[in-house]
Order: sequence, then C-alpha cells, then structure tokens
Amino acid sequence: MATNRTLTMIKPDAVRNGHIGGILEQMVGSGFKIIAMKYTKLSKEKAGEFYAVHKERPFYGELVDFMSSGPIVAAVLEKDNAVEDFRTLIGSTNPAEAAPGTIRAKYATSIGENAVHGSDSDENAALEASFHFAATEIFA
Ligand code: IDP
Ligand code: MG
Repeated sequence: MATNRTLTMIKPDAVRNGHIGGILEQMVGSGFKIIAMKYTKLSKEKAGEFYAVHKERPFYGELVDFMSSGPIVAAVLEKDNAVEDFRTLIGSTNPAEAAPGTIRAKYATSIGENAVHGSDSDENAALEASFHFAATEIFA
C-alpha cells in the first residue's frame, strides 16, 4: 500500500557547507510538509546499522565514516506520492548525473558526499522513520 511519507537526512557535507536552510526551503517549497525533525549525529555503529543493506558494497566503510563524521538533520516528510516525488526532487545518487535544479545537482559534491538521503520505498520509509523517531516525535 502506498503511503505519503518519506525519510530524509541532510548529510554531514551539506551541514558543513551551510546548506541546511537552502535544502529545507527547497523541500518545503516543493510541497513537502515536515512532520518530524531533529539535528543529531550518528555514531559509527548507528550509521552502519542505517546502511546495513550496503554492507557488502566496496564503499560501505567510507559511507559509514562519512555519515558519522558530523551532525545531520533527519526529518520525516509528508506529501502525496512522497517517496517517488522526493527521489525526483533530490536527483540521481551521483550529482554529475543529477538533473539540473535538483537538490543533489545544487548541493552535492560527489557520489559519496551527496548532500541528502531519501527513502527508496514506502517500506523503507517507515523503517527509517522509526530508526530516527519515536511515534511521539512525529506530528502528522
Ligand atoms: P541513494 O542514496 O541515491 O539511494 P544508494 O545506492 O542507496 O543511493 O547508496 C547509499 C549512499 O551510499 C549514497 O547516497 C552515497 O552516499 C553512497 N554511495 C553510493 N554509491 C557510492 C559509490 O560508488 N561510492 C561512494 N559512495 C557511494
Ligand atoms: Mg538508497
């Protein structure tokens, strides 16, 4: 069943580069409502857990180091067709291939340090929202 929520993270590179405000403005301006949000930092263990699906990939160690290298903003966003529309808004994983105007085209620096996360399915959106937030921290 399709749902209307997705989970995003503004990654450590975008936080370090001062892009929290610009990225949140683009999300909200594109029709996504913030229903949960926190400024936090992942430990290596928690970053590894979040990206466990990638643990056999050659970039896993680099990804875990990067995602635990500084603070992030985690948020649950609500919109019709949230998962698919948000993936369109952020653009391709590799910013060199991301469509002009997308968040990754504007703010990402490399395929690894690519500014934002967006859930890839409704099932993962729900799992990832509960990874970051208690039910009492989500205001639908
Ligand atoms: P996605 O974030 O667009 O869904 P995934 O394939 O799920 O992309 O990969 C998760 C994250 O792992 C990416 O956002 C990026 O930070 C990192 N990553 C993916 N591919 C590479 C790579 O080839 N080199 C380094 N990091 C990568
Ligand atoms: Mg993914």
